[in-house]
Amino acid sequence: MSARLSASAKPSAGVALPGYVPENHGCGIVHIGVGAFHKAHQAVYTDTALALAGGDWRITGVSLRSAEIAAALNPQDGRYVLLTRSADGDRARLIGSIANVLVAPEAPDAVVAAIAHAATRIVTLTVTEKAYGIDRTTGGLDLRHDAIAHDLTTPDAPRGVIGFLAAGFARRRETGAGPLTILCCDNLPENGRILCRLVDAFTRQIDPALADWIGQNVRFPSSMVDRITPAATDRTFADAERIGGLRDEAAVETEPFSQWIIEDDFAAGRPAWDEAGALFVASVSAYEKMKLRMLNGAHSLIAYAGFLAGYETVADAMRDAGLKRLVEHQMKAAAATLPPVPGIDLETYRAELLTRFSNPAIRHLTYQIAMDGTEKLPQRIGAPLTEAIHGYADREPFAFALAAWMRYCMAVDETSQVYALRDPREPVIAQAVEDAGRAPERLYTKLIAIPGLFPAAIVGDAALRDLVVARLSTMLEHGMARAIETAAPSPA
Ligand code: CS2
Repeated sequence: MSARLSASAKPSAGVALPGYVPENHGCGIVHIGVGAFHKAHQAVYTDTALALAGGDWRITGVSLRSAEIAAALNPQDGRYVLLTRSADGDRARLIGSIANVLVAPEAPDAVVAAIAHAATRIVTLTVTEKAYGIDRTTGGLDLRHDAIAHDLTTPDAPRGVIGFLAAGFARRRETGAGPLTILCCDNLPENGRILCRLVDAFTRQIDPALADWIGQNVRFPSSMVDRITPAATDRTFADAERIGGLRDEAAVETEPFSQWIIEDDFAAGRPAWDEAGALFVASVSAYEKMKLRMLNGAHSLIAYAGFLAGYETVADAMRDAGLKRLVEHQMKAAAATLPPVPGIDLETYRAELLTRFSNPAIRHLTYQIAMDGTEKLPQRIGAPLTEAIHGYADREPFAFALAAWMRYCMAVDETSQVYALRDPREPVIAQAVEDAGRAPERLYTKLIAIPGLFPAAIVGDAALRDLVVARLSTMLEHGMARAIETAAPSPA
C-alpha cells in the first residue's frame, strides 16, 4: 500500500504543488462546514491567492457534525488532491490552504476560540440551507429548529452555526479581538443579509448589547458561489492515489468551471481572492438570482425528473433529448424573470450550463441533488414561478418541475423500489403522501400547502394547480419517461 499524503510526503510529478510553503503562513480564516464543496471552491481560491499574494490567510476548518473529514485531513497536515475532471482527462493539484480541521461536537470550545482569535478576520460558511434555522414563513429565526432551540437555552455550549458565531462574537467583544467578516457561501438569495438577520434575532434574545456590538463590528457580505462538485467516492480516492502515488483520504473531484462573486464589504481585510479569479462587486443579488434560478433550478428539475426516469447522474439525464429540451425551456423561462446581470449574457450562460451538466467525466448523482427539496425549491422554483404567474415568464416548465418533485415525494420509484427522501420536512411530506394516496389532485393540495414552502400567489393559483395535476397524472399513470416526452417542447 502507498504511504499517506502529508506535508513531508509529497505526491509525484503528475500533481501540481502549491506555489508557496503552506506552513509559512498563519491562519486568518475559519471555515465552518468543511465538505467537498469547500475543498473544491473557497479553499482553492485561497490556495491560489496565497501563492500569488501571500498573507496569513490559511484556513482553520470546522466540521459541525461528523469527524470524518477531520480524520482524513488532519493526518495529512490539511493537504489533499483536487482532481479537475473533464472529457479531456483529469488534472491534479495539491491544495495547501487548510491548516487543520476541528470537530465541533468534540471540541466546541476550540471552535469558539478559533472564531474569537485575534488573527481570525473572516469566517466563511458552507453548512447547507437547512443548517441556518430560517423560518420560511417569516424569513426570521425558526425557534423550533433543533440547533437554534438548543443554543438559545445553552448559548455557552452551542451546537449550531448561529450559536457558534454568537459565542465567538461574545468572546471577541470580551477580549477586544476586533472586527471581522462573516461570508456566507450557501445557495440562498441575499445569503449575507439572511445570515445577518438571523444572528441579530438570535443575539437580541440572549444578549441585546452583543447584538449592538455585532452591528458595529461585523460585516455580512453576500456571495454567489459556483462549482459542480459531486460527493467524493472510492473512485476519487483511487484516481488521486494513481496520479499522485500517495494514499489520500481527503481527495476531492470537481469540474473545470469555477465562479465566486462577492460583495466587497469586509471589516478587516481579505485574501487576494480577486487575483485568484473571484469578482468583487457592489451587489451580488442579480448574480445570485441567476445562479439559483438557472443552474440550481435546472438541477432540481433534472434531479427529480431524472431520478424517476431512471438516470443515475446529471450527465446521464442530459442524454435524454426530451429532458434536455425541458431543462433548456426552464432555463429560458428563469432567465426571463431576471434583472439585468452585469457583464453576463444569459444565452451564453445557458449554453455553458448545458455543457457543464453534460460533462461526461463528472458523476453527479441525481439522488444527491434531490435531497432537501423543501429547503431548495422556494428560491429555485418558487421565486421564478411567482414571477411567471405575474406574467413575466412561461410557467409551464416550473409546473413540470413541481410535479416531478411531488412525484418524488412519494418515496417509491417506478420499479417499486423505496428510497429515503432525505428532507428536513420528511414527516410532513410523508403524512401528506399517506393522506393523498395516489390521487394527483389530493397530493398537489397537500404538498403545495406545506406551511412556508410556497407563497400565496402559487398556492392560490387554480390554473397552475390544473397544470401541475395534469403533469402529475401523466407521471403516475404512464411514468416519467412519457411525462417528459409529453411536456418537452418539440425540437427546434
Ligand atoms: C446542487 C448544487 O446539490 C444541489 O442542490 O444544485 O450543489 C450545485 O451543484 C452547486 O450549487 C453548483 O455550484
